[in-house]
Amino acid sequence: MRPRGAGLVAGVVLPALALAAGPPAAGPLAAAHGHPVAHTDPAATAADTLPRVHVLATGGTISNTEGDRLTGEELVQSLPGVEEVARITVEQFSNVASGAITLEQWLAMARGIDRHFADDVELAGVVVTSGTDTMEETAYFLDLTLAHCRPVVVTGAMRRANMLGADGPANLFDAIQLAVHGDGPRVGAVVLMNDLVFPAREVTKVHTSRPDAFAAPGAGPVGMADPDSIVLRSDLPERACGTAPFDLTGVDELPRVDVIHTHLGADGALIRAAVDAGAQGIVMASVGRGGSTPGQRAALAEAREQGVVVVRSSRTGAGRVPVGRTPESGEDARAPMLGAGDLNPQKARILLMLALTRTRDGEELREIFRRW
Ligand code: DAS
Repeated sequence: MRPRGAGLVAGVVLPALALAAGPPAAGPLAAAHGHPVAHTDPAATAADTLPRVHVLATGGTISNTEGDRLTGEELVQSLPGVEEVARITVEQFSNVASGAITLEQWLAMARGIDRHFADDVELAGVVVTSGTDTMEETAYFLDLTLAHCRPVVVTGAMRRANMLGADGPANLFDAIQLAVHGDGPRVGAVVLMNDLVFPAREVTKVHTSRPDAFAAPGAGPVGMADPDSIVLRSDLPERACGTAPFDLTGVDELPRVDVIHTHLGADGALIRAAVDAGAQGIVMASVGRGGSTPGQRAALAEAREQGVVVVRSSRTGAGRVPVGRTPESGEDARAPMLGAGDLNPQKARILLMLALTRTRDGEELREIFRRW
């Protein structure tokens, strides 16, 4: 149960809190083995038998106060009662706004989390604290790249830690509760914000400032933080365990994929610039069900002749751009063009980056976009 008055009191160490900080942040991989190993101890107290949760702190508004950033350890220490929920280790992965997270850090984060799960079979789950601006992207990337199926809960805050009504402490407390929620369906990576649990694939930020800034258009939440428990829908498809949808073995860098907006009067200049910059894929934030301007269509045809894969998603915010069939008109071009289904442009970019590590074949890409 979430305690009343869980608020942020930075620096207060709760006496019973079984908190073990990871090593100092010397880089994304540095703390990958920083959590303690469980021991069977005849003198073990009840606290010693609590499930273990690893909190990976990356920064964002949940950490922000006026002119300062709290550490992950300070965030966890500010949660009264959490010592009755889990034994927590903390890793300060970064402490930046979420827009500053790099693709290299994503790779390191996914590998580090999978290593934690592999090293510690009793680790119940991982909580990632993140800025909210790109939280949906981090959650989807992790969902597509983690081999383990234990919960990975991404959370943050819309209000800074020292603001009236700060939402970070409750979100973090609920995320830890969800991470130890052992009897629900295996949902993979999820976002927990404002009492609601959203699937990584569908969740998106829909407001710039309000605490209810997240939604999953067309899907809805998969669970909620009730005052006394976490409740997950029981009819969810279970995520497979053991293999990642996209195995990162041997992937040192992700291919460049750019997102380009369609709007009235848009010409092909930005598409040509993306190709010149080395894009291997372009995701169009198209109008409606995948439309773009005549100037953009001409530039996209040129891009495909140069081997650049094109995915059409929609700037609309909900609904589908059909993935399409093979052969589609223009399939004789050097690179395929397909629709993103119901993925929004930023999610379609992530899927295309990962898909391009595996294939450039039109039908295989369509199969990937139908499935993931
Ligand atoms: N500071 C922004 C970010 O890091 C906003 C936030 O955290 O909510 O994404």
